[in-house]
Amino acid sequence: MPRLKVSKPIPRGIPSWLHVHPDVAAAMVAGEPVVALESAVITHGLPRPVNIELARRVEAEVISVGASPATVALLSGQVHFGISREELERLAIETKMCKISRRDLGVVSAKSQSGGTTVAATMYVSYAAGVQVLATGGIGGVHRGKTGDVSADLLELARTPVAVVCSGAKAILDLPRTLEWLETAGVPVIGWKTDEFPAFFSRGSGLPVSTRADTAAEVAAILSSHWGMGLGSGALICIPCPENVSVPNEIVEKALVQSEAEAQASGITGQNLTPFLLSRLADLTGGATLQANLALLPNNACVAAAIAQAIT
Ligand code: PSU
Ligand code: MN
Repeated sequence: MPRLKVSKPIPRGIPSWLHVHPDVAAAMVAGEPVVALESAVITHGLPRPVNIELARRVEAEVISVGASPATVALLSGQVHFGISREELERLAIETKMCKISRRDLGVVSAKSQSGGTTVAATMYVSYAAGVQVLATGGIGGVHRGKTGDVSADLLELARTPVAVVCSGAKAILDLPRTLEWLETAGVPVIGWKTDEFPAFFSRGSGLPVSTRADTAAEVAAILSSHWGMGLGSGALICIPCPENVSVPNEIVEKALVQSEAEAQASGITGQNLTPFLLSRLADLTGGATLQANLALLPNNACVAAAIAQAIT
């Protein structure tokens, strides 16, 4: 197989505001693969104590494939790329954690606060560290209805050259409009062994991806070509939820209609909306969406590690 060359996004060194965990730094110096992990899913996406169990499992999965996990988070104002076991526990257990998207990075740091980073903020930090592959459950996107709520994840994908491995956008979103937005922004949407855009808890959405890849080497070739031309945008690699725990579209839809009505009645909007809807969906489906979420995250991390290996 020919060796693929992927242009490094940041030729200068690690910026002074970023603390890289020694294990991650060692892996980077040795030229070994590193996978960045978001942490808003730990602080805001999942209930305690499954959040800490899951966070540990995701890191273990990346290690088992031969890559180093770098969970991104802010602790007492310090931006971290890779955290210790104790720091991971702190992130998962402490209440009053902020949900940190791009706009919040400087603010939370200035105020010496702590929190989990969304896909947008994690992409920005990964780029600064020089790491090109990030794993998550699902990205944010265009919300349904007329709220005008568009996740900062989409804008980050438009301007930051990092590959985001996910199970599509969360099912609570307007998927056709999210895909239109990604097309406008110049973000390739790559289906992993599928032609269909996954709908997070469900394996399919009936909507097409922009291209398909069946191996990590194929994904690496696409990324290499995309970034090699100087296209500054990110890319999405979309992996359907494992079959045995996926939830049929109709069941998710029904629970969603009810959850959204509740959110509206309670005046829940903005960055509180996603955590609220995810938690209500889990209740209304008897925990099925939570089980799906818990299975797809380590699965995505595993594929992300294989892709990181293929581009290193
Ligand atoms: N997927 C989940 N749970 C989550 C998220 C994704 O299963 O909590 C988080 C991710 O961090 C994503 C963020 O980047 O939600 C998007 O939030 P918003 O729509 O407010 O931009
Ligand atoms: Mn939003």
